[in-house]
Amino acid sequence: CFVEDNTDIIMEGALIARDRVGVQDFVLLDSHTSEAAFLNNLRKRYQENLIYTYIGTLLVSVNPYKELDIYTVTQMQLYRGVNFFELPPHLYAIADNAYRVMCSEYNNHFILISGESGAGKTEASKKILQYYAVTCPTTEQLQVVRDRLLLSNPVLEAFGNAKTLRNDNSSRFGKYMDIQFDFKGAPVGGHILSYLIEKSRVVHQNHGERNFHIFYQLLEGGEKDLLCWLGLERNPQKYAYLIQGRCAKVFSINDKNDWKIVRKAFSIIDFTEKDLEVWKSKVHPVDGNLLLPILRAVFVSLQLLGVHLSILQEALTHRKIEARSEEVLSPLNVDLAFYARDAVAKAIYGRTFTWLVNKINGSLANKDSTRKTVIGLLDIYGFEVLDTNSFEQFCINYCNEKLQQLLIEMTLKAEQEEYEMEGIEWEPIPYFNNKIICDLVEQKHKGIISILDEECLRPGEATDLSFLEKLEEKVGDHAHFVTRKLADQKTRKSIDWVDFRLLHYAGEVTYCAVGECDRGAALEVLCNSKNGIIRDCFLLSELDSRRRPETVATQFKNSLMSLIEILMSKEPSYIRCIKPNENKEPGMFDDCLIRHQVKYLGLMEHLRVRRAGFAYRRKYEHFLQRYKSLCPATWPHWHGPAAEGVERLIKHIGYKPEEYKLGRTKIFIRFPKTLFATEDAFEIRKHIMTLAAIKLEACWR
Ligand code: AOV
Ligand code: MG
Repeated sequence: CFVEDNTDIIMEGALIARDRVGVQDFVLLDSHTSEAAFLNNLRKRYQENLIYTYIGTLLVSVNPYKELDIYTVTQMQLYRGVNFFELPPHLYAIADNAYRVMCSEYNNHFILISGESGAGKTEASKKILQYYAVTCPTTEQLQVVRDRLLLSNPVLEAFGNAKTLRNDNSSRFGKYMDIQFDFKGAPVGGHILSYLIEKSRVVHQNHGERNFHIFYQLLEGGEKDLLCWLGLERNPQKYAYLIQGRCAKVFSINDKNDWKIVRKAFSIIDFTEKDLEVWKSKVHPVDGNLLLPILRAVFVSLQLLGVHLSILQEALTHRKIEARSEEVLSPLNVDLAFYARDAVAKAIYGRTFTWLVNKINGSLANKDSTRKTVIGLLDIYGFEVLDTNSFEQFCINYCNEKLQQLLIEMTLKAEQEEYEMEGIEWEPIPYFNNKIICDLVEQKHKGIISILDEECLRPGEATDLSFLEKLEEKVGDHAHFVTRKLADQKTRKSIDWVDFRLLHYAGEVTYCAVGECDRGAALEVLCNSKNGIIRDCFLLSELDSRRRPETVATQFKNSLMSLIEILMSKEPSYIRCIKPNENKEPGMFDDCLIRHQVKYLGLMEHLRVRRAGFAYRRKYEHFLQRYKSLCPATWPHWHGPAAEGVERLIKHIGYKPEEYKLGRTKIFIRFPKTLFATEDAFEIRKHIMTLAAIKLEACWR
């Protein structure tokens, strides 16, 4: 009687608590899966600082915009090796689960972190890396690898992140990082792939935004000697490239401190003094305030770029024209010379960034040839809509579109198709498939990128307007494409009076149709530079006019295609990040903004599939192989068909009919707890058998 009374009290307490803090897995929501109930649960939890919630094994995260005490080493230890649903939802549970499956099944994994700009992707990816650094086994020798993996972050962030209106530390490049583990589960190396850095930022920033962090870090924190050697003054106001956004100083950023971290990271990542000449080539903001800015730029570049003054000067102020099979130099006007200077700055920055990533990869590389398993972390620039969206936003949003497509393919679509294939009774759940938008962008011959390529191959003839006309002709009637010719064509330059609009999965974006090309006369000059790093970045072979260069858009498309291929070959885990408000403010839950994200991220559809479906599935052979020791009929060998063996096995261990379904090739298990119980039984049995073996060995001795 006493026990029953007590249970009631506990139950009541649990219900009150649940009412206050919501449920930790949306699958457990009592009410039918309405959007209002979903938002309500998310809000309740957010207000209690519970920023993580599951939908099955997918983690939803809402940016708290404040430091929470949930990332300590104690917390990390807590999640280590514990079954997924036993503790409150956390990044660490996702990280640990991927790690444990990797160790036990010896396969490769990736964790896809997605969400819009400022939603918390980069923070999540750093925290996961820290988790592995702290909890995985290591040796003194491997400490170096661990430190390098961790310190690659501040270096890449310094050169690849910037303050934008949406995020003070916005990633302006896409990053995929493989962490390699040996057979003992120790991190032994890594490899980073970077995607299209936003080069335009080097020469132009919107109001309220900054250039890449590194420039301000160098000026604030750089040692006196270094600045002197580079001919730089400490005051950013002296440099036109750094102050167009009018916010060189940012409240939330300590440039001086960050500089120290970057310097330390450089020494640990194994950069030699010679490599540090990267400052020479890279970190020189051009002084645009002088009377003769071009000449000043040329002078500086000469010193730092290892290129002869007169040659660079000529390249920046003239254009080569072919006349009767002869090359003639024709002078550029001031605007075009500025444009040429900017193009050089962008090309240098973009290419030295790639050089930097390669350099880091060299230091993370594991040279021994034994087989390794990997966990890949994907953290890219989030979907963004600016006042003016250029080619770079087009690439960023296309990239997000591709990842959304991957997620749909690997979850909603694959899951439902699998039930059908396996003959499991299933009521299909409708969802929006954004493949139609991906096709619009990337389809061969018919997609926007193909049309852009065609236009780029007609130098001199193609204009932004002709590009737009081609788009109208070929994709004008597509449901996700709209063009809008702005009025007053006479008074505006051709460069900004055309635009087109795409209806992305995450919202509408209007892009101005401005082309981009980093092949100019200066390319030749840079290929012949005396600075080794610049020469590494601009290879002489590029000057071969017989080679038809790939356009930036096609390069980007191809790199995304191979990324998708890399990911498809691995086991996925997903983290969906949500941005709670536009003001970067803690505790503020903007219903409208969040509802929009819940919608376009497809979270409701995901929940519906999860609720109706099965948490786990295993091939009969694998399931039997792992758990056969739990049933006398299947242990040590089962000679019949695997499906029958599994049937005997689960009968023996007492699965209830509602807990599972048997498909054509796999067993489907509805609840995680069922599999956990089996896994626990397996562990106990393994333990007993190990003890028995030790005893037996002792007897023989
Ligand atoms: P993003 O990577 O998703 O945006 P970040 O990860 O850089 O966004 O997060 C933006 C800011 O939100 C961070 O600088 C932190 O101030 C805060 N923040 C995010 N996650 C947390 C957390 N778990 N705890 C505390 N603060 C957090 V972008 O790169 O712009 O797409 O391009
Ligand atoms: Mg980021």
